[in-house]
Amino acid sequence: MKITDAKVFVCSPGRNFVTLKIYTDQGVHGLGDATLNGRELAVASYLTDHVIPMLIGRDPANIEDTWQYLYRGAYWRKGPVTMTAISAVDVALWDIKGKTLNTPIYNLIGGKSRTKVTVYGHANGRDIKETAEAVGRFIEAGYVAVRAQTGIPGIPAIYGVSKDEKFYEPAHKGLPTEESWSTEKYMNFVPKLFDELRSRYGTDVNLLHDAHHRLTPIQAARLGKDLEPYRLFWLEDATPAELQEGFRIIRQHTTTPLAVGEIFDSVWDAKTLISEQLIDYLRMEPLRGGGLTPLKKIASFADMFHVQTGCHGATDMSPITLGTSLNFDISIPNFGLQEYMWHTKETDEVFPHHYYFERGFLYPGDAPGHGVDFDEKLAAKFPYERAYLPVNRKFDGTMWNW
Ligand code: CS2
Ligand code: MG
Repeated sequence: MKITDAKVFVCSPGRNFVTLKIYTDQGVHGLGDATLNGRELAVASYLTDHVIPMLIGRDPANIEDTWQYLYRGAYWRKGPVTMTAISAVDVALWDIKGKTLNTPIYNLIGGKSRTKVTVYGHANGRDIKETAEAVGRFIEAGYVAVRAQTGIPGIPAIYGVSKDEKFYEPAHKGLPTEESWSTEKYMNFVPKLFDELRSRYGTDVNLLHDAHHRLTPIQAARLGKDLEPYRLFWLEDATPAELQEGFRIIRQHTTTPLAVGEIFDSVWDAKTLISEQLIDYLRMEPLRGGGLTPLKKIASFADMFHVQTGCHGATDMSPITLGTSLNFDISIPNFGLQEYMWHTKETDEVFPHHYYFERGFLYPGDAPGHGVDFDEKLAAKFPYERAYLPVNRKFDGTMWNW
């Protein structure tokens, strides 16, 4: 079997997505997601100008060798553009492998370890009351885990709090917008939200919170301690993780479980965090870090250190990534929790898929490969629109982490 061609499609059915399609001489094709929020065209060019010419003529069955060829062979390793491009190729090859053997990807990586995939939804509101009501709606809909983010008095716009309850879209069209930040206001207010949530809904529901990398390690340790009475399922991205050792400080001080990894572009970014048991959940999915091939490896490594997975599932990754994540989640022994946000109707139509949601759980379906398709004709009706994530400054103007 040989790869005969590959094409990159950029479309915007509600938001921008980059899709790679790999064709073979046996009529089977594979699909990979290559979306990098706010930097989409760089990945499209990396694939079209540099990767696709190297794929033609290769045997698509040799997934590991192709991964090593693109990673080691480039000389310049890692980085989000490179690794997102490699992910798209890797996932498309797993898709081809599944279609060729007429079986879902989960059967290629060990079969099912569970019957369904537990997900968490995103509840948010402008204040505690609104957020608490939103959490209540998720519980009524059958969710057993809910992430809660609230507006903070004195901070005009806060990342992660959407204006639209159903469709959360962090990127804005045009040039980046600016938000402002006060760590003090945030740290004083967040425990009040969880106090209210526990008194309204009791201890059965799993509650999560995302700090979006905005705290220093010692501040994160303080927040983790303050949140201990409310028994969070996890506190996510408490501090930036370029300095993995920073998590030692947090870990020393709090029993609040920690999750990190949605921005990691290499499994090496998680090595110290896992081997020193500094985190509880790894947030990498089969997109940013080079695809399913390295994700399987880091998940097995994590399993040896009692670390579970919690795949990033925001809507700025296409349904191809979600379909692939679900095949991974249902199979591995140390699955923890899957993030789930709703794609728009237009996105779902451009990417018809076999996975489905039922009362708090996702099911990958039984279609061969990852089970997600791509409607090229429909996609062509939604051209690319430039959009960026907001940038964030402290009130004195200092640039801060988003
Ligand atoms: C968020 C994401 O889902 C999450 O946990 O942190 O919405 C993230 O901000 C976006 O994926 C960025 O593109
Ligand atoms: Mg996050």
